[in-house]
Amino acid sequence: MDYSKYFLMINEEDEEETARIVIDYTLTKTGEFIPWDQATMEAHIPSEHGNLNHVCRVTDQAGHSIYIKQAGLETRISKDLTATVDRNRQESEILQIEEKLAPGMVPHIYFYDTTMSACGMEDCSDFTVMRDAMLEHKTYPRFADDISTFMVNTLLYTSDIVMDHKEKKELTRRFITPDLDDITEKLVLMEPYLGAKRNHIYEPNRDFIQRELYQDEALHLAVSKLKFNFMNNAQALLHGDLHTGSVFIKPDAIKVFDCEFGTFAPMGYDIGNVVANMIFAYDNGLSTGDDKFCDWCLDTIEETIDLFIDKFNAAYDQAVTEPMAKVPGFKEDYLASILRDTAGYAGTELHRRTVGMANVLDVTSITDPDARLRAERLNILAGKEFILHQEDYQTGDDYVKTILRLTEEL
Ligand code: SR1
Ligand code: MG
Repeated sequence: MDYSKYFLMINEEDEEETARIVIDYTLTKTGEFIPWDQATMEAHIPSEHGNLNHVCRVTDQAGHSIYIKQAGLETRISKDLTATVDRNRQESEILQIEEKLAPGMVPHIYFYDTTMSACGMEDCSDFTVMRDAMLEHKTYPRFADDISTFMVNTLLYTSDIVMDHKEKKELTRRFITPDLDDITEKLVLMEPYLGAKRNHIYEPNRDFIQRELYQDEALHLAVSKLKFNFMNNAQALLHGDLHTGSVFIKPDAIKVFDCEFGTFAPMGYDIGNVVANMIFAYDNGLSTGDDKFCDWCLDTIEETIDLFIDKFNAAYDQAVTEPMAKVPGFKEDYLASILRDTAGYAGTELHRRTVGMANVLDVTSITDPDARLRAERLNILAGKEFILHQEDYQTGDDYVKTILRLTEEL
């Protein structure tokens, strides 16, 4: 087959033809360094996908396996939403950078191909996608420790605190992706507040959303500042979409993937995403009265923030290279601004996954109407507290207190 011109290899409507092409493609790209047993090779399209790309898992009976991931010209979530197919290069290169900074915490990239906009990624099928595990109310005592390490290593070490400024500017140039940033700027940082036809509104909450999100001018002002901060503060190389659907997990490890929204932006965007997505998991636990799971979700939020702070402080002192960042008081000021951003972007993630076009199963799968209503209201009100009072969220416990108070009140 000819792979010198782009075409979509993975067609979910025709798994047989997809398998034929993807096996041939895998052999072409990896045959030199993976000793495939060609006679037993198989390729299957997994039942779960993200919102944007196409994936296919290739295996043989000798124990080799790989994920082939390809960017389509259209996004899977909507034919109207396009995003450059260069996102595959972007994701591959970011994963390679993150593998150096957080070894073992991202899938290995075997190759990437800018013609076919495809890459060969480590098969992580011995892990579970964390959102699926959350839907089953599984708990992972190591998660807070692992994700806080991942965030400190990938964020602090790609900031001007540590990275050579010229190198960072080169990377900033490499990871400017206007249309992916545009999705975040509109879907996350505008449409939940100004309204959009494509918003997904749960009807029983329509009036509540009108009042609390669409008509609150103080909230709009605070979010406008978060939006401009996201667009103009190239603080560190983010994952850019750090939700539980972007994490493979098992009891003793995580692998973070799907970083095509990676860009240089405020660190708090990634940290806030983790907090918000643990609240979605909590919502689901609450809907079935699973106290043990809910407690674990709250402990995880608390520990993630507190461990991030501890590890950030230790790594900063040890790795800081910028002389002006060693001036007494600067570190404290810098960390305080990261923590304010964390609260703000936890709020915007809570809102956009509740009313925006890309919802989360943790909430939408709640079948009891009252529990769904309550979960959404908790997300909306907690998000507003975080956004409007960012300076009050300096420790993990500050988040937990707000969540518990709202749980009582609703
Ligand atoms: C068009 S993509 C919609 C959302 O899905 C991804 O996971 C990102 O979060 C994006 O905002
Ligand atoms: Mg994704």
